[in-house]
Amino acid sequence: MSDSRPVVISGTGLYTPPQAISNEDLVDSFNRFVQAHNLDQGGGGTAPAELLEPSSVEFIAKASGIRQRYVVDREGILDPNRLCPKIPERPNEQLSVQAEIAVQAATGALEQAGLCASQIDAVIVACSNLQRAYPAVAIEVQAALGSGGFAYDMNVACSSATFGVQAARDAVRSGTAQRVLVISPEITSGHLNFRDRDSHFIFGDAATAVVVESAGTCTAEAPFEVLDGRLFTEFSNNIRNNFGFLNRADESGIGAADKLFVQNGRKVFKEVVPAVAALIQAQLDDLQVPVTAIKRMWLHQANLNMNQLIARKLLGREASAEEAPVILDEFANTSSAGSIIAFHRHRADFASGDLGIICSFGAGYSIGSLLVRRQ
Ligand code: CO8
Repeated sequence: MSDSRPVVISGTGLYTPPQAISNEDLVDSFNRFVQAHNLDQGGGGTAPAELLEPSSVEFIAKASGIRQRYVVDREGILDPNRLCPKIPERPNEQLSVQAEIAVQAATGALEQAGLCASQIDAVIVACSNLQRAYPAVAIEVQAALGSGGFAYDMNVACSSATFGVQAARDAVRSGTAQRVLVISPEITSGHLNFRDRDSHFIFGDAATAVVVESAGTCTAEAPFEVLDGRLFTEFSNNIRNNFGFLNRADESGIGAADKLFVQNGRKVFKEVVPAVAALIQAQLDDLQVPVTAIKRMWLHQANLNMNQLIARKLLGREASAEEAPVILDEFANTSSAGSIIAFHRHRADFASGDLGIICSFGAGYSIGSLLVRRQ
């Protein structure tokens, strides 16, 4: 696995919104909304009543492992008459909210890498949803940081960060860029339907950043070489969001539930778990790395049961918390940021030569798996 142009992750950063919502708070406001809706349905109209079921704290913890989530705006989400974050629009002259949290995460990553922003010559903003069509949020971040080179946005849903790191690695190897920032500012609360009992608890907000550069230029204390990257996609409608600029061309669909996150969670679980385990296994087989040589798997943080099953399929036994660390209990699913938060938080104990896998998966379907080695 020796590489003539080795590329490393030299730093990571994390922005955590200051406000959190517990399962108890979320369920309480959802159930107030349900109560009001159901009372309204009994109002004596001629249409048949469409009664809603309440949510449950116990169900959420058991089905997902999530206990709380951080959000950009707690008040709007918890208002039972609104159930949506309230994030005032900003004038064009002001840094947009998504660029702002991206810059915060990037600042931490640069510090860890021992770099200043002017040494970065490519910025990739890789996440599930951009707050506008253009100009690219990445170019706004590039300007705010004072970085050079070029910048672009990309979206592979929950796999955006691993796909972004692989794109950055390719850019460094080919000489298109020297040092790349891959940033995942995920404001998932903006596209989550807090009126949907099946999914209102799933997501949280956060931003992560990763510095990718040549091993030759890296001066960071504890870089991780990216030894291999595997990317996989297969079309599926089981996780979908139909929001887009053509919505206004058909007024009948405006405001419909499919313009926010919609999923068939059971199918996603059943189809994605074996695909992820098979992709990682094939990657390790190709590289002739036994799974026993992998010290840690920083998996996408969507669902605790899902991660335990993936790890069990690979290891042939239960994984320990050290082998497959969990952050979704605290953050919920932060889409593409999840596996990077796990990597950011849980790698300080790695010694030189230790191997790990960063793997994300989600809508598309998409799976991205990076084999990394502490230098
Ligand atoms: N409270 C109480 N009961 C509930 C609730 C609730 N909130 N929700 C559902 N139930 C009930 C159901 O009605 C059902 O009842 P019954 O058995 O009587 O029919 C029962 O609980 C079981 O329901 P499910 O079968 O749906 O429950 P599961 O055990 O499958 O758990 C999960 C649901 C947690 C959603 C699970 O299926 C899961 O996590 N699946 C995988 C999800 C996943 O990984 N998705 C990937 C999404 S990531 C991505 O790529 C998104 C990118 C875009 C980000 C967008 C951000 C907004």
